[in-house]
Amino acid sequence: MSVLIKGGTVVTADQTLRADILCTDGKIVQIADNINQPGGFKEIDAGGQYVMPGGIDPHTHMQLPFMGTVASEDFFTGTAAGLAGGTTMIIDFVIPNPQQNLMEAYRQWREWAEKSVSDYSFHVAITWWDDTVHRDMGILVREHGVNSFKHFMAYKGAIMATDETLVNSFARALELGAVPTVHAENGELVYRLQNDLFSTGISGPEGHPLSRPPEVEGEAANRAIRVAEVLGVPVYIVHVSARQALEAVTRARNEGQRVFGEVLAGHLLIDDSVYRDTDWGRAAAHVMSPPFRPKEHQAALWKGLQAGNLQTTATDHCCFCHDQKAMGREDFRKIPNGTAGVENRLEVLWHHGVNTGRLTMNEFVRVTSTNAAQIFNVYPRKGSISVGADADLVVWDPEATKTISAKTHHQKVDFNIFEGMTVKGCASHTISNAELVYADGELMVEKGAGRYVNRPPYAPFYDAVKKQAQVNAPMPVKR
Ligand code: DUC
Ligand code: ZN
Ligand code: ZN
Repeated sequence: MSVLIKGGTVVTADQTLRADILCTDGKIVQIADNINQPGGFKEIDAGGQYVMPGGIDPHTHMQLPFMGTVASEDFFTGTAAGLAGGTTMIIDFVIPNPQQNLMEAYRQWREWAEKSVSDYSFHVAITWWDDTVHRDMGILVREHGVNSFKHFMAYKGAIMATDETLVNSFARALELGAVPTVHAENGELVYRLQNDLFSTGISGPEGHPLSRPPEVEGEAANRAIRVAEVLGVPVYIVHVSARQALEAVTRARNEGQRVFGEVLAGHLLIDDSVYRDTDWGRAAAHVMSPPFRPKEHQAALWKGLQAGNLQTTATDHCCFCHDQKAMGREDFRKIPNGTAGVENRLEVLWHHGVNTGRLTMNEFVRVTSTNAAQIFNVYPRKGSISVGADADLVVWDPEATKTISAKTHHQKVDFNIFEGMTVKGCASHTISNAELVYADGELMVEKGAGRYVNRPPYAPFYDAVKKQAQVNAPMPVKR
C-alpha cells in the first residue's frame, strides 16, 4: 500500500514543520508542503494533528519463559498492541539459560518472533561465560545484526551474570563494537534480603520492594559503570528506577564517560504504595524488578530525563496474568516479575511529559524514538522522518482523550498498571512499513508483516574510543 499523510504538522527530534508525507514500498519518499497524488494512495487527513516517528520501545519481553511460566503476551499480540499505541518497533531480548548455547537461543527467539506485526530486533543476554560464548558473540555481531548484549546483575541461581562474566563480556563487546547493557541490581544482596524477609514472616508482595531497595540498584549501576570505565567501553543501564542509579549515571557522564540511561514509563508515574494494596492480586500485579519506588525517585527520574542524563524511555513489557502471579500467593519470591505497557508508553509520556511542560514535543520524540534509534544504531532508518527512512509513523491527536483500562486495551494481560488514568493526546493512526495498520481504534495488522531489523556494530565510533584509550595509556616504565 501507499499512504499519503496530508495536512499534519511534522514533529521530529530537531524540528517542527507543516508538511505532507508520501510513503510507498515501505519508505518515506517525499516530504513537501502540499503533495497531490493522482490516486492509488490511502490518504490520511492529519489536519490539527502531529506526525511523528513511530515509537521505539527498546525493552520488551514477549512470550518470555521466566520464573516457571511464560509471559502471556506473544510477539503477535504484543507488537499489535504496540502499534495501537504508536510504537512501531520493539527491541526484545534473547535470554539463554545458563550453559545454553547462544546461537540455539537466538534461533529460538527468531522463530517465536516471526509472527510479529511490527519491526523488531534483539539484544542478546550473556548469562554465563566460556569460549563458545566469546565466539558466538562475534557471530551474532558480524552475521546477525546484533549490536547490544544484556547482563542481568540480579536473579541469582538463574540468569544472573557474575562479575567475571560481566568483565569478559564487556571486553568482548568493545572488541566487536557492540554496547553492553545491564539490569543493575546487586543479586547477592537481593537474595540475602529476600530470604531474611521471608524468614521473619513477610511473604506478601510488600516484601518485594523491601528486598530490592534503591541502594541495591545504585551499587550495581555504579559497579557496571566503573567496569565499563576501566575497560573503556560504553554502557547502557536499562530501567533506571532509583535516584542512586541515576546519580551513578549522571556522575559518570559528567566525567565524560559514555553512559546511557533508560527509564520506564511505569517508574516515572507509579510509586511503591501499590505494594501495600490490601488486595493481594492488585499488589502482585505490580511486582516487577526493579520495583516501583517512593515518590521522590519519580521526581528525580523526570529531572534526569529532562536534563538528558536519561536518554530513552521503555516499558520492560513482560505480562503475567493473575493466575500466573498466583504462583507466589504464599511467597513473594515466587511471584513472576513483570508488568505491561507497550501500548500505553507514548500516551502516558505525552500526557505527563508534554502536557505538563516537562518535555517539548521534540524532546518527546527524542526520548520515545530517536535516541533509541541512535544508541542502537538504526538511525536514520528508524527514529527519523526523512526521505529514504522506513515509513514507521504515528499520527498524533493532541485533543483526543482516553481512559486507560485493561477492559479496553489490546495487550494480552488482565491488568493495566495505568488503569483509570485519563490521558489527553493519543495515536489516531499508525503507519508501519508504509502500511496503515491502526486507525481510530481499529487494528489492521497482518501476522508476520514485521521484519527483523539488523543493527550494525559501531565501528567508526569504537575507532575513536580505541584512539582515546591509546592517548590515555600510561608510558611503559624503562628499567
Ligand atoms: N524484570 C521484570 O520485572 N521482568 C522481566 C525481567 C526483569 O528484569
Ligand atoms: Zn530488567
Ligand atoms: Zn527487562
